Amino acid sequence: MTNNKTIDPTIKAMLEISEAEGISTAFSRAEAMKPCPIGHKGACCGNCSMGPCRLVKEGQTGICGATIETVAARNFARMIAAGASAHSDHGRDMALTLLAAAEGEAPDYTVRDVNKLLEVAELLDVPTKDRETMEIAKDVAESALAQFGQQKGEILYLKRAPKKRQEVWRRAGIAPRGIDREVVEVMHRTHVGNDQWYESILMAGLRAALSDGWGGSMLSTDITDILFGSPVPLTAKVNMGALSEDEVNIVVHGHEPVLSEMILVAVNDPEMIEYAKSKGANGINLTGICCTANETLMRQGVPTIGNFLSQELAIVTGAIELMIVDIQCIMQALAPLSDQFHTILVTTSPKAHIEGATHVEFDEHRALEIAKEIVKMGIDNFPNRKETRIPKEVNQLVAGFSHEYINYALGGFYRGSFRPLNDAVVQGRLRGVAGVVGCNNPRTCHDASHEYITRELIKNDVLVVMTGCGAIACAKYGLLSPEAAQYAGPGLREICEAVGIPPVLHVGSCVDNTRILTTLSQMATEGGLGEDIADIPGVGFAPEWMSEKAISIGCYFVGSGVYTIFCSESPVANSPVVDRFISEGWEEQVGGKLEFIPDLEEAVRKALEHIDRKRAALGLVEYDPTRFGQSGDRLMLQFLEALEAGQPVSLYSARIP
Ligand code: NFS
Repeated sequence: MTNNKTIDPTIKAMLEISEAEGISTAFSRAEAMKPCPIGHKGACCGNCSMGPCRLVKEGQTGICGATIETVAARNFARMIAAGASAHSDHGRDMALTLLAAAEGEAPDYTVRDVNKLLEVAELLDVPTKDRETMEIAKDVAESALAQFGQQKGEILYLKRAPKKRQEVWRRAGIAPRGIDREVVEVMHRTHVGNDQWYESILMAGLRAALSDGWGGSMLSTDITDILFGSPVPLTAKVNMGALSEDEVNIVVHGHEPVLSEMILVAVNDPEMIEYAKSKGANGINLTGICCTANETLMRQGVPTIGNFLSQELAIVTGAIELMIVDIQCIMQALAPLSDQFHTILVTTSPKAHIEGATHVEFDEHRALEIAKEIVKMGIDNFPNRKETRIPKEVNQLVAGFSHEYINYALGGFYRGSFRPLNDAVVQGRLRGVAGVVGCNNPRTCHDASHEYITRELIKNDVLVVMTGCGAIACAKYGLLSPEAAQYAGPGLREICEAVGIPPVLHVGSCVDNTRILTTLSQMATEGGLGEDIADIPGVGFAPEWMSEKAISIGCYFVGSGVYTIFCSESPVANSPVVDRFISEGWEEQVGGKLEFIPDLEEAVRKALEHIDRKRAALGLVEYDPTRFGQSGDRLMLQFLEALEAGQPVSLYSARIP
């Protein structure tokens, strides 16, 4: 029964146990309940109490006369607004934490990356000359917070985009004015009896998405780097085998690093470790799930035990003393499930309560104190542990690729720039670049689409950057380690071998998709690949999306000029007009388009065709993989392999295929 549900052996094993023990999971619930065919395709309107209206017949309208186009567009725009608000509110909280730290009210936090602070200060028009770090930090936080409530003009981060892109936004009338303003406006427009033209509703949606990508999320990434340090590559463990048989297992799950960073400090406190030993444990083992995991993984190398669909099955191992959650992507089912085990579920955010969980409200003013209180609860729970069934599988990955590091890695310390990356694309050593991001969804085989799409792209010499649950997925199958270069096409393989990077780069959590926007902007301004993000031979993918945040992300990539593919049925499928508008219509106006393509082979084919079309438009050489793959590094590796195997071989006559 579990065969087509996941490709992850740990999840398979845990699902078998769940089935045998009658434990309900998202997998079993998805099987028992099919999606509503009307709502699923955007044809149900619940925006007022005359309905809900279901538009299932040709030409049918809602009670108010709303057409299927209006209904589908409104539903879709509201998804964008919800996703944008989630990301951006997270960004707001990061700015509030920076402000509290700068004002001396959050003594457990400080500025760890001063260079990043200075860079952000410049973008936010904050003077830096002859000023103390904390003075600058205070003004940066206040300027960032002002971006949310700004009413007129344009949000400041737009200037990070290539000039040509900024002009596209102005021409289309979608340059975001303020982050909160764009979200509120979408909610207003989509209220009953307001904007009833699908095109203007969807353009407003695009504007809200841009306020997330180039506003709330981008601020979140930058401020998180300022507070906790910009990531640099490090190795870490991934998958449930990283749980410990003899230590107290504490799992952080959710999205904000403000709390998880303090939990990390608390679990390393010698007093806490001694306390754990006094309870019969060998120590404390901190691991993570979802994007909180990605945040602590990127900066501190904290092991990740799984992605979105792993959260329940981690508890089924019986080995987790305490799971601490903050915001977003936390299943309500965790509360009744943890009751079936000894696991304590702790909610911490005033914005995310779950009935039945233990709520310990987090307050950054006493951060470490609260973190220690929570860790102690976990330790006290260790003696209650019963039988465990921790899967053995665990893999290694390299994470920590901030755009600053990509710049440095490819260009070297003295000539750090995006020139080598651009040159590789220009020469055809790299066919193009891709971002593969997003969630898991029990409506499709867990992790399978992430793995398939990513493997196919690297095989075709497309350098892949990943975030979120997708990155965790591919890390589990070894694609985020330098050894994965063996699965890459010849040109990409040579780059990986020369620079020592994996063919798939982990750039962070979902808010860190903004690192991809920044990277693309720098590629576009570096020269050789046109002058705009839309000129770059690149694509975006969300193979297993499920959240509204994923829709906002997809739309801000489209708004930034990227062809973006979601591998599912379209949520506006019942309105072919709207479906066409978010693809061809948006492409006409902003150069990027959004397509929903459930067939994975077709999705990859269309992505590669798009990349080749962009190459041709730039006048670049046609992609030809046979020209690469015989670099000195490859020869050296073959030479060493042959030497080890005792075969006679000379470095000069090595076995060139
Ligand atoms: Ni992104 Fe991160 Fe995962 Fe999807 Fe949820 S954890 S913010 S929304 S499910 S990738």
